[in-house]
Amino acid sequence: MWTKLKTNILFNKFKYVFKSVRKCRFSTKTKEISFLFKESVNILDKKYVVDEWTNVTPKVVSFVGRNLYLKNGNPLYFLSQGIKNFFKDYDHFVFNDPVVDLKANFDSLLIPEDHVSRQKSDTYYVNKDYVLRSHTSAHQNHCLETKSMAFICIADVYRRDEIDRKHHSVFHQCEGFKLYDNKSPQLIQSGISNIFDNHSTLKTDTKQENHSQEAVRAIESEMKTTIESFIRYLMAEDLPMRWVSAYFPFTHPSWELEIYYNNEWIEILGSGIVEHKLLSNAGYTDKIGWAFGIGLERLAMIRYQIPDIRIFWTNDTGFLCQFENITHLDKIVYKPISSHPQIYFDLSFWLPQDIFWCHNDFYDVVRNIGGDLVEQVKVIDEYTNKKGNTSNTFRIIYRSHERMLTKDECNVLHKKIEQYVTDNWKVIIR
Ligand code: FA5
Ligand code: MG
Repeated sequence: MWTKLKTNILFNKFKYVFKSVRKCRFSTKTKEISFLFKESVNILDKKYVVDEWTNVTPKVVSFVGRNLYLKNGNPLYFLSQGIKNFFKDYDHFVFNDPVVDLKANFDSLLIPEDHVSRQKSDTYYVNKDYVLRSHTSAHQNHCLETKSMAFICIADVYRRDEIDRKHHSVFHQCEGFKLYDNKSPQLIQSGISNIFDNHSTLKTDTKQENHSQEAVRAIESEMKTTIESFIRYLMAEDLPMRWVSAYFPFTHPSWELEIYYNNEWIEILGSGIVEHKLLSNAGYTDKIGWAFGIGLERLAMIRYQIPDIRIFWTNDTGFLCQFENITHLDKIVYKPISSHPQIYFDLSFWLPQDIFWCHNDFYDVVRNIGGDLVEQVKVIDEYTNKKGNTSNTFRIIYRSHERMLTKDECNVLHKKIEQYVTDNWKVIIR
């Protein structure tokens, strides 16, 4: 059991790291999860015909357009102001509509056809042609089309993900991107005359084919120095940070940055040297560059000591008034608005065998029925019998930040979840 749980955690942490397809429960039949829209779904006043790929839920669509990072009073707003100030010399792009095509979210970023992030289990599909962007990298190409040499772009992004304090199905990212060529002062000052080395045609762990090792080293150092001072500026303090090697299809080499906070290392961003093919596809053949994508909620949680990612979505004035009329430079410490107890129920069932099914399907059902009253869902036990059937026990933890929940009202939600899984997946509750 431990290995399986550990594997799940690793998969979620390194989504873009794994090149191969995650083992889901496949069959030739694809099962639509319920609460789907009948014929079409409206997102920001545009109508999309639904099909067998559609897996957005009314709950997740209800987040579209809330634009927390533009609402004065929300901590994400102050963080965004700080980001815009720090990168004032960069172009700033805004893309309000989170619906993007597969080309933007995957193809233009060289994400392979069989990559786990393309699966229905991980991404919210509006239909077979459109998704809710799963990262701000989906706009890299839109920004490059303007011939920008350095830009940032802040937006809401959507993912089918685990449920816990640090993960939400909707969160915010900022993409940062900078390009250099042989005339860039940063390279000239480092004594680098050519970013390409035509004798060095091999891709290695430390560089792409045809890049000169010295140029990559200089760009890597530029990127890391820029990001480290950006984080220090935003956090207004010197928190321990560490760079960890990573994999993204659109950068090489790649790194994640982690911050040590409350006795744990928290991953806050992914980054790397942009794949040359991505740049040449966008018409830049003589340039080299770096890119990063940072999670705003994770930063705000550290900056303001906010313990739970759901709080950003509350309209509770007890929360919002704490961030009224501040600037991103004010060091505010969040004062908890909820001391209400947790209520939990366990649910065990034999996992469906003959339909497409994965854990994120269950998490979406719970989120859709329980909304933000669900604080966390954990797999606390797994058992496989002699016939090879596997059962999981899920612990669903309910807690409101706004009021005290009663056991009875959680029980009603819990029964609805039970009802849903038995009716739709024909599973046997244990
Ligand atoms: C990406 O999204 C890449 N597009 C980042 C990137 C951009 C790499 C440019 C290279 C070049 P990743 O999946 O690791 O990478 O997410 C980046 C950050 O978003 C994470 O470090 C974390 O801070 C935040 N994040 C990811 N998933 C969630 C989630 N479910 N809830 C809240 N924050 C999340
Ligand atoms: Mg990551």
